[in-house]
Amino acid sequence: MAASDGTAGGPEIVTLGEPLIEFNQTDPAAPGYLQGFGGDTSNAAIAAARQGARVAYLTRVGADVFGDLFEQLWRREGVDTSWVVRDPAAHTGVYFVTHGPAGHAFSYLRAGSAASRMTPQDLPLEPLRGCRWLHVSGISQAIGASACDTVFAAIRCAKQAGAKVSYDSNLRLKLWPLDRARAVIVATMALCDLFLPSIEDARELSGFADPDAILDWCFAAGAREVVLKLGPEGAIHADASGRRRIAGHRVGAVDATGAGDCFAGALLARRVAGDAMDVALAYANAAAALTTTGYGAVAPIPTRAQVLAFLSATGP
Ligand code: KDG
Repeated sequence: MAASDGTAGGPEIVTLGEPLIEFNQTDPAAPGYLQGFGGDTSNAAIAAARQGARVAYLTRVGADVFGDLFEQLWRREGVDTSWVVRDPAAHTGVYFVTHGPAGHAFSYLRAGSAASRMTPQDLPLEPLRGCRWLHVSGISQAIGASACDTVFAAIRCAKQAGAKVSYDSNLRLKLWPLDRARAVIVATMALCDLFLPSIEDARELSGFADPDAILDWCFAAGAREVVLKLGPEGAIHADASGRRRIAGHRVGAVDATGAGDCFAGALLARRVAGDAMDVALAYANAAAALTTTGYGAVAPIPTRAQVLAFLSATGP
């Protein structure tokens, strides 16, 4: 099947997972919710597309109004929807974001969703064999057994074709228990080329608090290259050649929803554009900081022009 968005060439980046319609509380003291869009791998796809990469998203959504809204969103964003499956027997997932002293919290209406019914047999081989990066996450594995199998099958297919795989643990303990999550995430980490956990996820998964101890644990478990995301404190990049800290940016953050997804999408977009890892990391770090300055996972994701303007004003 050819790309449906008119872009020349097939997708450079493919992401796979579950999109969720978002209702984000804009005032902690009031019962008002702003409708937006979320779902970690959809957020990453949009972030990569806003930086100029050719991106396709692999998922299932319901044959419902929310599925229509997503298809329209991806088309507007230039994300290739050629392989999105519409499921007449299941709904598009929904989540609510509330904000409190401990940051943001997610509440889900997603059990039995269309994406949780993804199967390895659904996987389109063309984009997985033609892309340069596949991006997947622990959420896609947590939402159901067949979705988990689908993630493993996609990783195998992309790797056999010579693509690289990036993986965000995105640990959601409302979706699966820690022991099962750890077993699956550790197995997946060892299959992937780039592991992108948040420090909170990595602490839960490893049992260590110290970033160096966490990174030692990742490499002992088979990871090859790790970016440990530290939220407002930036990130640490680690591979066989060493470890390097990327400082955070001070911005007027109001909502960190999707910041890690923006980081992943921006990083992969700049890697496929040819940036060296340190340049791509500085860029992704700036993009992730900017996305925290507005509410919602998607609306505040910056464009390339906005990231470049920010970097030229602040430096990396
Ligand atoms: O990373 C942000 C995502 O977590 C959010 O958009 C919702 O994908 C989501 C999830 O399942 O929690």
